[in-house]
Amino acid sequence: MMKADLIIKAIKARAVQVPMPRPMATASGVIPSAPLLLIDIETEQDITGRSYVFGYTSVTLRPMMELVPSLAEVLVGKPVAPVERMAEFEATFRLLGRQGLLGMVLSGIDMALWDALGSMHEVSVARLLGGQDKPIPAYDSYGIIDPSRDAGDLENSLKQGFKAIKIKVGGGDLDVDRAAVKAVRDIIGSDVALMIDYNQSLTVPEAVRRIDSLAEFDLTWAEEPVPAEDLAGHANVRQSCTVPIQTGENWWFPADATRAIQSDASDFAMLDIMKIGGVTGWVRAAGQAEGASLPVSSHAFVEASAHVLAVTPTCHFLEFLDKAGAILQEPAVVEDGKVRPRGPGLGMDWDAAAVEKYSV
Ligand code: SMN
Ligand code: MG
Repeated sequence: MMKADLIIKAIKARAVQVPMPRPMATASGVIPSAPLLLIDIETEQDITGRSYVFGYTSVTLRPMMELVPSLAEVLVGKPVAPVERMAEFEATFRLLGRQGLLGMVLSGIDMALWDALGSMHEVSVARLLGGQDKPIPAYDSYGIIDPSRDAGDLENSLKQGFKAIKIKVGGGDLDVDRAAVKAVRDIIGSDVALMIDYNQSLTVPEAVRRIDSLAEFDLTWAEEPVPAEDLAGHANVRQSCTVPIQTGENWWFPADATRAIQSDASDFAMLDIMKIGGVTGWVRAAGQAEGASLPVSSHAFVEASAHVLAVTPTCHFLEFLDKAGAILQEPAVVEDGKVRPRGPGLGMDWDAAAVEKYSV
């Protein structure tokens, strides 16, 4: 017998400030801990869908908390049908646009809806989408490196089986970048992939100068060398450098992926499931990346990204950057440098005591 629709009964949001294993220092600012908005979508059938949204800074938590009850008013009583709900969001907010905090919350709701669907069918979202719970190659993601301070962690990453490491650069001049990249390459050896991330901090000529100088260290990609919205700038750097260019963590919804692909801005696509439109947006953007033959990697959101990468035709790397582990009953697990999707749904259950401890 066909299962009846899950019906949305209530949507709850809570704000937490969660410690990360390593504070994230980037060329464009430091993130000492993770401001997260936890979203719980309760249904009339007593199934709850869960997700979290990363606020980047604690400033965003209160306004996002305020958005949720307003959005709940138009969602309560409707079926848990994320594709339909996203279509309504797109129509409702066509004049405003979905960039920024609104888009982040809409994507969080989408993720929680998919989580509820998976729980109803007692499968992972990866399997709900027709894939398998297969292990996804991951890279361990660091901030700006202090080689002496971080050598132990880097060696531990290798012991965990990571075959790829990303570090942030751009916090000083080119000499500082070179010293850090050389030190990490010396620690990880020549068989482990190494990526760098400038976090939007350079101009086009400075990016070309620095990336060309670092090419000798065999880099898999140089990420966001110039401001994210400067697609022509990314394309200029890409045409001038031998090191492949990565970008995409700041693409808002599939339309931004279209614009970036049309601009030849990147050799890859790094999708952020919160900014690209949740699971629904990811699937659409991943299809565009396939059509453009761009390898797809994820940005943060380890748990949910494993599910959507499992059904991404040009799946490349999962970014292992643990933001929510401290408030999950079962944090994501790395096995031989890979992360496997875990269900049912997106596989996240809050650790109630930890949520209480870190609530803000
Ligand atoms: C990044 C940016 C902001 C927060 C965390 C991480 C970085 C990355 O750009 O790619 O990991
Ligand atoms: Mg980045």
